[in-house]
Parts: sequence; C-alpha cells; structure tokens
Amino acid sequence: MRASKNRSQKSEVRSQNPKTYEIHISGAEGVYEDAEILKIVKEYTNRALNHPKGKPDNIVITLEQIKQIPQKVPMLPVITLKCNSPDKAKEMIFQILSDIGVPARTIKNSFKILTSPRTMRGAAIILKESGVRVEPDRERGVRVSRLGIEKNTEKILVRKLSKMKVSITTVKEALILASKVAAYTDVIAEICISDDPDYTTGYIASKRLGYIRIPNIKSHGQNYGGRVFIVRENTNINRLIKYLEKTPIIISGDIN
Ligand code: WAQ
Ligand code: MG
Ligand code: MG
Ligand code: MG
Repeated sequence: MRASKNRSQKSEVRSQNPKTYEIHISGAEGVYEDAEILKIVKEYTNRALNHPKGKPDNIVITLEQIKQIPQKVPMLPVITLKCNSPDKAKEMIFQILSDIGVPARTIKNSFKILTSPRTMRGAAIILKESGVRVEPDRERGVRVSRLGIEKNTEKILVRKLSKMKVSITTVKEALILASKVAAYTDVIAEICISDDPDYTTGYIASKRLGYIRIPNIKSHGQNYGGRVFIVRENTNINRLIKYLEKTPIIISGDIN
C-alpha cells in the first residue's frame, strides 16, 4: 500500500498552474496467505485513511501472486537503549557505527538524509567507505518488499512486544524489514527514523549488532525521517536492490 498527497510548490500556490509534488503519507507491504487478503487490504486502507501525516488524496494497493517459495530468514534479537534526546541518540549512533568501522563522513551523510524535510518513500543506499549515495532514484529510494513472518514466530513476538508496552504493529513491521535487510551479506548496518510526527523511537540494526531500539531519536512533532542502508563499497547494487524489492522472505524460527 502507498498513500500520498499532492502539494503545491510554495512559491506557485497562487499561480494559475501550480506545480505539485507528492508527499508520502504512508506505506506498507507484506507476504500473506490467500485467506488473509481481505483483512489486510482493509487494515492497510484504514491505516492510509487515518494517518498522523494527514489525509491522502491517492491510495494505491497492489496485490501480486508470489510464485517462489519464500527464503527463511532469522529474526534479529532486540534490545532497547536508554536515550533521552536526539543529540544523545546521534552521539550513540556515531559511537556504535564507528566501533564497527563506519567512517564519520558516512555517518554524517546518513544523518543528512534522515533529517531532510523532503522525505522519501523508500530507503537510501550509502557506500560504507566513500559515503557515496548509490540508489538510482533519489526521490523515491528503494522500497523493501515481499517480506513476511511465520505464524508461530509472530505469535511469540507479539507476546514479547505486549510485555514491552510498545506499538506492536510498528515494531513488528520494522523488525521484519530490518531482519530481511540485515540478512544480506553486503549490508553493514541500517539506520531508521520514522517519518511519523508522533513516533520518536528509531533503531540501528545489523546482523552483528542485532536490532537496537533508540528512544527519542527525534523530537515529537517532527515530520522528517527515513532509512539508510550502509553497504560494502564493492556491493553489486543491482543485485542488492533485486533482493530488497523482489526476493520473497519470511522471518521464522526462534526469537531471542
Ligand atoms: N522499504 C524501504 N524504506 C522504507 C520502507 C520500506 N518498506 N518503509 C519505510 N521506509 C522508509 C521511508 O523513507 C520512510 O519515510 C521511513 O523509512 C520511515 O518509515 O522498535 O515506522 O514507516 O520502536 O515511518 C521504527 C520502530 C519504526 C522502532 C519505523 O518507519 C521501534 C517506521 P516509517
Ligand atoms: Mg511504513
Ligand atoms: Mg511505520
Ligand atoms: Mg511513516
């Protein structure tokens, strides 16, 4: 599902043919059984129509039959850090990523993208050493899709998240996405800040670090946000994008 709103360019609001651009309101995707389709279409529609970023004037829901058997991917382990401000969050992310060898310039470039007021529908891809941005469409980014979770794994996860008193759907979806992304060999780390003004917990994730939740990564009421995937310098980008967008995966197995 993707929902968007058309906005006039500020300077052209009063002209006769104002140029418009699209603001991304909400997006969601998943791998589901036939029997779940109507329920999930309703859920996604509801989400699009009642979003804190505003009412969309365009909602697109696409259903695709998946012919391949989804690859099984393990779920990243979850921890939550103590953090009381965006400045502190930035400091901790710099520390954690520096420790695994990500150069400061690359982390700085990542933050520039994550805090830009022009939000994207997908994620940016940045090369670890040079800090260069390589996704082909910089307005849209790369949208990770075809990702789901096995019923039993989901049950255990939901039970665990209920005890943590967090927004179950938000954390579950983010964990599924982060686990798919981290499973790819060339991915070094992901940084995520929600673009929802009322969701202020972000995360960084990698196969080695797991899924590290960071409260107060941004202040309440802010509309910026995004995702950055930091990848090995010599990554085959076409192959990576194909995996992220097209390879069906399903999170399964034990949770730790
Ligand atoms: N693929 C790639 N990028 C995406 C995708 C996707 N499927 N979905 C969202 N993004 C990018 C896009 O740039 C959005 O603007 C940005 O991420 C934020 O998306 O454990 O809800 O859906 O409490 O607002 C983190 C949960 C929730 C942390 C993140 O992101 C926790 C969230 P949102
Ligand atoms: Mg989303
Ligand atoms: Mg979300
Ligand atoms: Mg959002």
